[in-house]
Amino acid sequence: MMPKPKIGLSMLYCLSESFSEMIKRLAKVETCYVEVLDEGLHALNKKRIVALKEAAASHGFTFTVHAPFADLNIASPSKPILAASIKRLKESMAYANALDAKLWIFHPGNKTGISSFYPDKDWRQNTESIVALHAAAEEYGLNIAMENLPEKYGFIMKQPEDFQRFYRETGLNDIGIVLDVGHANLEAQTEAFLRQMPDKIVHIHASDNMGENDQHLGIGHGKIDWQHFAKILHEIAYDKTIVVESTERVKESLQKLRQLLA
Ligand SMILES: [Mn+2]
Repeated sequence: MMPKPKIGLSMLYCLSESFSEMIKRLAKVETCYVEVLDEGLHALNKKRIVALKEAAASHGFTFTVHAPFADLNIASPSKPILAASIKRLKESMAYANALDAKLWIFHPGNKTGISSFYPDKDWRQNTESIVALHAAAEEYGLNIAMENLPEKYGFIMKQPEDFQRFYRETGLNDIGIVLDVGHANLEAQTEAFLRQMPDKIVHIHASDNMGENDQHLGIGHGKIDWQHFAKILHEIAYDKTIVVESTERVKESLQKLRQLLA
């Protein structure tokens, strides 16, 4: 039998609600693969880890943790900003470890207003930071993965070539890739990622958009060709997780993915 992807849900859609509201929603989600965000109103702490572990025990959840990303930049040329970013990310890794998370997902760095004066400096800083995060993750025995982000928002790891360069330069082959289909769509890179790096992709974020902005629409409500996406997943025998990261029509999106990938 053909291996099938496991379909899960990111709690991003209720990030504007309190942590306790999110916990209430967990009791009703229609999947056991849940991604929580260590961000905004859902930022993790020891007490919240206990609440999440209780939910996992009663509902059989497997958690993935999305690292914080607001105002963080692991490619920052500013030493204090860089140090604060790394500190916050290491704290998040400790929470993910305490939660027995299957995977901790982080955003690579972005360019700044002075990037053009120092060509390649942000790339090098980004790599150095990921090497440091990897070392911290190894101490925990935590699996970590980096997400593709659109160049139009200043991010520096947006296409397969960037990830190939990263692996070539560091040899850190145990850091996986989280393919964000919405982000990849803005760069027309979805098929390239799936065809060129099938063994590196350990997790997928699914949401739709019209090709201009990262809208996090429901699956089938933007311009992404999901039939084609499902066909490629089948061809590469993708059997890892794919989580809905839409912020609307969440239930419908889960159903659509299930139908597409059945
Ligand atoms: Mn994402």
